[in-house]
Amino acid sequence: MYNRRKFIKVTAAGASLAAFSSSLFAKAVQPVAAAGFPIVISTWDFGIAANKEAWKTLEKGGRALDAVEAGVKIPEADLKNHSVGRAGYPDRDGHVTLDACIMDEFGNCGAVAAMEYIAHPISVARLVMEKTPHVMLAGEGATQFAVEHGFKKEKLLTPESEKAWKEWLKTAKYAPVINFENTQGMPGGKDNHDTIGMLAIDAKGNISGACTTSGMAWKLHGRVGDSPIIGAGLYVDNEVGGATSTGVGEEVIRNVGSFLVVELMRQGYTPENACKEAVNRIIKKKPDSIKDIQVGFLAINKKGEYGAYAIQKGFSFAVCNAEKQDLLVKGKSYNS
Ligand code: SD4
Repeated sequence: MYNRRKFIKVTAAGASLAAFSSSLFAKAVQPVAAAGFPIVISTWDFGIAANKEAWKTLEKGGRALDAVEAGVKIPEADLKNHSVGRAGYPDRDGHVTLDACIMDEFGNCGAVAAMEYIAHPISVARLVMEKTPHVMLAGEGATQFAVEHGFKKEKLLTPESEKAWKEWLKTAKYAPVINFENTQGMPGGKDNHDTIGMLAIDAKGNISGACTTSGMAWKLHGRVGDSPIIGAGLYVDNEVGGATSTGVGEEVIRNVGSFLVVELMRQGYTPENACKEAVNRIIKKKPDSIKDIQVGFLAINKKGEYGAYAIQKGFSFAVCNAEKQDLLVKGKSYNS
């Protein structure tokens, strides 16, 4: 197990061996200790459980790509989570349609959009990346592809989600509302979040990311948010870092948010300042967004430094590395 004690032992071993000028071994162990990885971070409080799962791969020296896929499958399977995966709230016609994407250290990426009947969209996104010449499959084609690759086709609408949707229909006049998820419960509370975006750096220093959601509750049938769009909901550049987003996807798409965050880090911004600048762009173009639209960015750089920034308060993110296993950080925000 790559626990704290072992981490310190490894670092100490590296230091003493270096003192005896056995430089080869010291070089092999020290970059890991000094650089702040392996590490995994993800959006919201449900990221704690997801990170724990991802950590099982990272602590064994596994690949960041495998870690992020395994990690986000936890909220995808959680029947209490109504904004990601199988128990996600449906669109206004009662269809649960899921969006997800994944990106690895080589710049390979895969995505599914508006996919129905398959509980783990992140794994289908990975298969699109690995088994096809394409980047994204949408709708029925995505479901068909998943079934052809052995995924179970099943009804995803849970009785609880169906009940909530029918309640909504009574008063909603069939009109989609943005940001419904972020109006539920306390800001930052268990009902007040939407997407899981996860970024990991493995022991070799390679970065991967994953992003998955059921999207905006009661959306128009066929609506696709930022989460499956490379550059919007997720972007990874193994030379620089990675970024992911949560909140009202339309605003993130308009500003190609996650790509922007990574490019700002390339220019020398810290992860937090890069996220802040991306949030400021959204606000500058649409000053009204500060009233009630929530958008949050989360980023990590090549050194394993991380940061986040959101429009509204209540945004949180989870961090897991050798020292901290279930840290929840309150993200800074424009409306603090
Ligand atoms: C999306 N970012 O689809 C996701 C999550 C969400 O309200 O539902 N936002 O836009």
